[in-house]
Amino acid sequence: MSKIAVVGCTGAVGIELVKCCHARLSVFGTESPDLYASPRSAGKVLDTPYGPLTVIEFNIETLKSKSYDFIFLAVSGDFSLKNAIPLTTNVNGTDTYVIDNSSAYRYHSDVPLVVPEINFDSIAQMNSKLIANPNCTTAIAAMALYPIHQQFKIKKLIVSTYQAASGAGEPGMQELLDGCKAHVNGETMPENKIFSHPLPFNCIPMIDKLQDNGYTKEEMKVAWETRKIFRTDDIKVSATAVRIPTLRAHAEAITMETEKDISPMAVVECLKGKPGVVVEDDPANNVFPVPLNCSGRDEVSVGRIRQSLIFDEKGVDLFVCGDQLLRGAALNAVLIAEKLAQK
Ligand code: 2RA
Repeated sequence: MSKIAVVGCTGAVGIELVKCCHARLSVFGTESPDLYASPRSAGKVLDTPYGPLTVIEFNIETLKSKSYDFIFLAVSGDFSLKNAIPLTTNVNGTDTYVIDNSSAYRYHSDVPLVVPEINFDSIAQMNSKLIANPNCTTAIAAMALYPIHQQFKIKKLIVSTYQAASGAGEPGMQELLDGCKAHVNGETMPENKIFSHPLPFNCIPMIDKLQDNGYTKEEMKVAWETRKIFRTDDIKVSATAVRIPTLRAHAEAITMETEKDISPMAVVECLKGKPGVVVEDDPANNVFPVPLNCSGRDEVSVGRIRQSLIFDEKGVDLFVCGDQLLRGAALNAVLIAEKLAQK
């Protein structure tokens, strides 16, 4: 039986965190998580798979007095910077694992950045109670790329993303839906507030802040995080991150150069049976990963696997797709906790 708290429970990721915990009753037990949020949401009653649960106002001393086994943070980076480390210790001297979905600690050398199927052991190696959950784009690609890297040693990656509105949370999804509805009803689309341009019937090649090198932070996250999770500095990554009008699954077109010879068939063999990954690759029959099929699914789908026309036998191109709120956020975090609980 684990005692769990979800902070930021009313957002899109928070809601999925509660569902993912409930889907693992045999690991965490039947006791419902405590749900925390800002004063604005405190007192609201949320419909959850555990039944109706009342949102509690976040107060760090309250959490530190409760000795949770796991606290999931689905909050802003600033909130995490202030609270994540203090939350790892309790008033009675016990420790709590804090799994943070923000980018606040992802690049700290003493904080593990974890995709549990890849580098779960880095938690013990770094002896850290604070664990960073990767950015959605990285986590989804990493599921397909790590087995390939282990067998063929990836040298270079060119990644082009097709990212869903859910990456901007519930308000992003709502802005997309409202804009689509208005258009279909022949009305003027409401003004875009979450995205820099209207998202319906559009694509926006700019996610997160622009960096000095001309790339966006979202694009650099793919490089920084892939290298940290794979524990190598030797992979060169160049990414273009684009927001598209899908709701909750991210897709990514990936070109890679490998050190060893590689072929589409070898990639299919390599990914066969890997946990959390499915190969869907029969393009002649329209079988390939698409965001609608991947929405609400735990697995990352991989398809359109083909020999590179640039790197020849030393490269392949492929397409991956995964649910942004699940593998890209809540599911990854809950799988980390699940493995820790099973230990
Ligand atoms: C996005 N990567 O899709 C972000 C969310 N973590 O905007």
